[in-house]
Order: sequence, then structure tokens, then C-alpha cells
Amino acid sequence: MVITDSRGNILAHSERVKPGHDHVFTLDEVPAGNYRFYCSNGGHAAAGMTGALTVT
Ligand SMILES: [Cu+2]
Repeated sequence: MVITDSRGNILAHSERVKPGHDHVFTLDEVPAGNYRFYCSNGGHAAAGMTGALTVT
């Protein structure tokens, strides 16, 4: 999973997560705002493995 800011800059990148597994990673000092997260595995983001992250 990759998290980017509104300009597309990568803020964090998890290790590869196998199907059926999960992974936790921590972001420190993230300013309030809207971010995007997506799967960086080829073609997966285009297939819908994306989401929005809002920091308040
Ligand atoms: Cu994926």
C-alpha cells in the first residue's frame, strides 16, 4: 500500500501484503488533509484497489 499527498508525493509505502493478510504501518506527523492510498502492485489501483485517507 502506498499513501500519497494531493500532489502525488509518496508519504509511506508498506511492504508487500499477501492476499488474506494484513499489515500495519505508522505515519508520524502527517498534516491534516486529504490523502490517497492505493495498491502499487501492477494494475491493481486501476482495478479499484484505492481509497481516500482524511487526516483531521
Ligand atoms: Cu493489489
